[in-house]
Amino acid sequence: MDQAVIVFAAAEPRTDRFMLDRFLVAATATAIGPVICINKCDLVDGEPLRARFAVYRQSGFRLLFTSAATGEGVDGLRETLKDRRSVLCGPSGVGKSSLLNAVAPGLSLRTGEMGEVTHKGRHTTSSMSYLQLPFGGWVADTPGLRQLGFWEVEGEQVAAAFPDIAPYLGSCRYSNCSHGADPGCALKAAVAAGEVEAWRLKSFLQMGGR
Ligand SMILES: Nc1nc2c(ncn2[C@@H]2O[C@H](COP(=O)(O)OP(=O)(O)OP(=O)(O)O)[C@@H](O)[C@H]2O)c(=O)[nH]1
Ligand SMILES: [Mg+2]
Ligand SMILES: [Zn+2]
Repeated sequence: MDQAVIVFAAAEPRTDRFMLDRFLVAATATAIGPVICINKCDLVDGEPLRARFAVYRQSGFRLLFTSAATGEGVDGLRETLKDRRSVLCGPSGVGKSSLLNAVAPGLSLRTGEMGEVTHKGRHTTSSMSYLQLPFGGWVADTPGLRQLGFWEVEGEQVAAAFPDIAPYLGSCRYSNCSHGADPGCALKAAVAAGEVEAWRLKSFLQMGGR
């Protein structure tokens, strides 16, 4: 696999950014280049949506905004997939199969019925399938994952998915700083100074980042 296109939705279901961060750690830990794709952009206002995800672009990740419903961003996704071997992953019901149908209508993948999606999703795609793209390349459509567990990731590997936090590591007063209540914590100082978003630090620590 050359790249993992991590698909989440702007709404229905709204993106849990902590879960998105877990996918990013999984992708960077396995050395598969991640591309973040936020689908269902037709359901929300564009500006607050882009602000909510700005940290990812600022951190250097590739970030696409798409709508399989209106076709917004679909050309960009097609370019991203062209001549590569990609895996589309993400929660159920975010529109992974719908996006592949939009980039290559001949695929005719089964998608969830409109209006039937719940916050839990319904797992319309039930097994992984490799598909050849008519414009070049291969893509794996996968069933949505409800959660992502991985426990073999080292603190340093977590840091690789947090380029916004990584520059501050090693600058705390104590080398064994918990980045919690210890005095002189460089990460907490960066949050206080508005240089790092508080939820990103929380996400980093939740996954065992050090
Ligand atoms: N409004 C809107 N609805 C969309 C969009 N993309 C997909 N949907 C709808 O979302 C539902 C789920 O789409 P799927 O493509 O089946 O989602 P999936 O990610 O493949 O789901 P699983 O196969 O269960 O993992 C369907 O009802 C789609 O019609 C979009 O861009 N906008
Ligand atoms: Mg599907
Ligand atoms: Zn610290």
